[in-house]
Amino acid sequence: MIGRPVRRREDLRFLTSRGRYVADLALDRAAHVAVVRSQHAHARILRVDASAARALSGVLGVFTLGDLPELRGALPPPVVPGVAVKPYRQSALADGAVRFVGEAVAVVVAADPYVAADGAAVVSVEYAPLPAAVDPEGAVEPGAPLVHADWGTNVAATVTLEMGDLEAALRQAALVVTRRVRCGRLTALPLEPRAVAARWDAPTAGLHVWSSTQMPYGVRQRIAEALGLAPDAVRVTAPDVGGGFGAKGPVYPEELIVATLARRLGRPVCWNDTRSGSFLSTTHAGDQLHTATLALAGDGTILGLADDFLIDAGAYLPRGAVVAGVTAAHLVGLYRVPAFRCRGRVVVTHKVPSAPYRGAGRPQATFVAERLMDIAARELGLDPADLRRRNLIAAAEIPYDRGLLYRDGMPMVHDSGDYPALLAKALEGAGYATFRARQAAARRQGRLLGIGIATYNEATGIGPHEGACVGVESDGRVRVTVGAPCQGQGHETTLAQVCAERLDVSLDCVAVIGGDTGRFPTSAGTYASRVAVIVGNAVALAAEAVRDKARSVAARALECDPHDIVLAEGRAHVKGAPDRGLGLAELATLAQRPDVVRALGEPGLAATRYVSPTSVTWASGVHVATVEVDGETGAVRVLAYHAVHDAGHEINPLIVEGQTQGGAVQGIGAALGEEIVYDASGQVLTGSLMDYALPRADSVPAIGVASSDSPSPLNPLGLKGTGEGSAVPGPAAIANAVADALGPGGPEIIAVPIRARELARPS
Ligand code: MCN
Repeated sequence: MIGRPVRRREDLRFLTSRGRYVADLALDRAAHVAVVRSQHAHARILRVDASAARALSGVLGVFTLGDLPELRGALPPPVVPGVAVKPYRQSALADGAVRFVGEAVAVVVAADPYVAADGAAVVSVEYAPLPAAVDPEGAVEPGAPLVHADWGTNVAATVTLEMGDLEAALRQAALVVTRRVRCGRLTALPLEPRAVAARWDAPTAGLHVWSSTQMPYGVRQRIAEALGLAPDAVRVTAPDVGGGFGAKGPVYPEELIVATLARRLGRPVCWNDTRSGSFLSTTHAGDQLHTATLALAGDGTILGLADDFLIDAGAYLPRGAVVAGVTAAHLVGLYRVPAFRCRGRVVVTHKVPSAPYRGAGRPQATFVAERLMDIAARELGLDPADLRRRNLIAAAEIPYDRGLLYRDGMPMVHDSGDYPALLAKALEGAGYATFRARQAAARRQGRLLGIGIATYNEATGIGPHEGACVGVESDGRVRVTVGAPCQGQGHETTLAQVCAERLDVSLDCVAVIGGDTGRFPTSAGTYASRVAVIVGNAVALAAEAVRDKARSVAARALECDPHDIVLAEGRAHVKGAPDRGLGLAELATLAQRPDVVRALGEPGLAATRYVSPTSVTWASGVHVATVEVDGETGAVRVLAYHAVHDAGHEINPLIVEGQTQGGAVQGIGAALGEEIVYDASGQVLTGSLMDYALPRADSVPAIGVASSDSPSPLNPLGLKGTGEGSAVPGPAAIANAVADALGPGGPEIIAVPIRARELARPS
């Protein structure tokens, strides 16, 4: 069952409108919340006049921080291992001042969502505007407006990573390439915008919260702290979640607001974001400025890499400085880099807070390193593929210790893989060998074709730990319960596959439930491509434990040694006597009998197991893009896109292929269109799908996917993660292809998204 391209079982539900999202909950007497958001990037709040809203029929109340003191300072930066950030405590509603356009200032509650929205529209807020820090480079200059005045600086955190003798590398180098490279500000746009609902149960003083979140346990913790409740008095359920891509990882003000109001009003309360609202209320990402240097010997051997980068984090750091650490660690990619020095500064500005978005700094690191590789190849007169071949870590060198520490504090050791083979496969898929002839022929017809390569890796399966409970019900059905929620990755299928294989039952009788703090004790959440590696292995261990229990129970009933019991196709029988057997339902019932319970030490056929990895496992891949640039308009069309990746053993190749295609499309979007643009005063200029240019179906070619299976030695199933990786190399591959199409005389591509107007050469 592991390794089979089973179709996603959850899709039937999703495709036939039977998905159950937060907005689908039918909560009796539910009140609806609309948020009044700041229209200024930086201002003091002088007065909030809610009289017109309160006068609207159907409005139940208007609340500011003064009315809901539980929300004061309720959102400190999370404790994320790695880099410490300067301390602050964000209030879930503005505390006398606003720090970005979109910050929640007040909320209107009404029996009807449209009345709540009407109410929010007539709340009048009087501001005293203040100078705003909008440009991250300006924000680090002395005298810049401060986002958090008590820090005395806008630098929230600094990461450094270093090994080898960089000065010597620079001295010895035949070629030193230095560029200022910029990556645009992005936002994840899951199909389902964020949504929260909460119901307070007065008799038990308990709260049930439903949130479209990647981290229900983090949401529970913050709500419990804010409301002064024990964590187990708060149940957080992530029902079906329509995409998250990292942006549903942070705990958000609205989760605390809705929970607080549900208790205050004694009735269920809901909030559903809108698409345009999400541009201002949901985290941004990716906004980085690098000054990077690559030093090479005359034959193209990399001698050293240096980088000094700024991340424009926006006003708060809901996931700490994790992206800075991830960016720094992924700059060296798949290459031998004997000397490396990196400093990354996380700068707060008066903009929407930022957090990881699929790739979490890796697309930016890869863009920087892989652009420098192509620029260097051109200067050395080498083919970009040759330059990469010369520098890729060889299969024989793995495990390869980088001499650096990853953000989990563990040495960065590439655990398995054959990177030259990945490159060869990707080039073959893309028809690299014949491309130059095609390119030359096209050029003779005045057409500008180009091909671009990007290699990448991704640290996946990061701790601290995850668990799974596998239990056989009295009817013989098997239930897998995990803490990690799913946002569309297909866990209901893949985790069931692992369980079905280890227990030798049919896939149909296994159900998977996740993302509910009321059903499983703990989980860090779904992010960083970690669920397959950690939860998948926990499911395997729990299923094996259940298998052993089933054998013991069967052996007692059938009066033989447990080693003589064969468990196959949901049935236990005596070796050599298939007729002498019992089904899982019977075994589950037997496992409740007092004598069996005494023998097993606990009732039932169930087991819970946890996995806490000692280190991440390194997935890797190579993407190759072929593009055509319209020389006159500068429009870029992606003609072909090939992805080769190594996720170790694959639980489900079909799902991995889908993950790869989805990520690749996000990479294409970041390369060619998507950008949150701010004006100098801190207003968002691209706050709708009319201006934020998501790739459309007709602008994306079929994505060819091939895999290369080098099992990780770090976990029994040999898995590496895959969910994020495919979004990593797209901007670099596309930019390299565009630069190749334009040739040596064209503009140098050192920023994404690539703008047609910057390439256009009108005749
Ligand atoms: N898988 C597999 N074999 C492997 C590795 C993974 O079959 N060797 C399967 C997994 O079982 C799972 C999927 O591939 O069904 C992704 O697994 P994994 O790499 O473990 O990633 P996570 O499940 O931890 O999901 C998180 C990851 C991240 S970090 C982002 S961002 C992202 C992504 O997944 N967001 C997504 N993919 C997404 N896909 C959808 N549809 N929606 C999102 O929000």
